[in-house]
Amino acid sequence: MKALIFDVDGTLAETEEAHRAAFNGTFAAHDLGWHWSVAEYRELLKTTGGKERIRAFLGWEGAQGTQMSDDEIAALHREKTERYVEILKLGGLDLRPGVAELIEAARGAGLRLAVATTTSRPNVEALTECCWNRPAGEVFDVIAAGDEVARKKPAPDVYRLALERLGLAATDCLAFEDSRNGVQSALGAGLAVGVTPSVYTEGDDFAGAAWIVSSLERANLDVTGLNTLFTT
Ligand code: XBP
Ligand code: MG
Repeated sequence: MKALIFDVDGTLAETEEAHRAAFNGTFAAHDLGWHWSVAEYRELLKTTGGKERIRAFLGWEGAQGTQMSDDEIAALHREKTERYVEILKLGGLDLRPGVAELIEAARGAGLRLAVATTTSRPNVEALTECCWNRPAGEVFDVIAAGDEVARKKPAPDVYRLALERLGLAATDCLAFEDSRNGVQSALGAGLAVGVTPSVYTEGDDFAGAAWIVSSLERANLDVTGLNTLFTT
């Protein structure tokens, strides 16, 4: 194994409540009369990507027949991203248990580290600043983001882009995911994928995953083979 490739939302940290707050704050600022509840957001998360999620919601009753052009959706989503970054700057969002330790151990073992995410680069930066106090480029060697590829997860594009930037074959890497869409994306790129279900994805069907553990804490890593990365 030469590299680990991580999904961001739900895998590195439980970020979706911050995303939901950013969406709802943006909708309120525009007097849209929309508010996504936890239950609605669980359903909406089946559509990956914020812009795509807003587009999907326009077909719902709660959107009250609102019509929007792609440009209007993109402008609304830009504002949502700004709000998300501001929320993360407030601090208080932690990495999921075991993530920091595994990443440090992988570094120590000489593995390369990458991100393959549906979200956009500014949100990855905000997360690494919030959780590592470092820019994303200092934590990860490669970052492949949703706004850089034609098709978002479950399409394999973003994992293929990460592999291309790593200059490695899929068989040399392991992907980490929390959702069915993410697992499908990684499998489509030929990767083995391990899963840590998150609060919004625990009921997903993870067919095809190499293993499923509740978190990346050391005590759970025996079945994953990742324990060999730790020297102490
Ligand atoms: C996460 C997503 C993202 C975030 C919001 O999927 O679907 O859309 O919810 O991000 P994954 P943006 O963890 O599988 O990558 O609003 O920036 O698109
Ligand atoms: Mg995810």
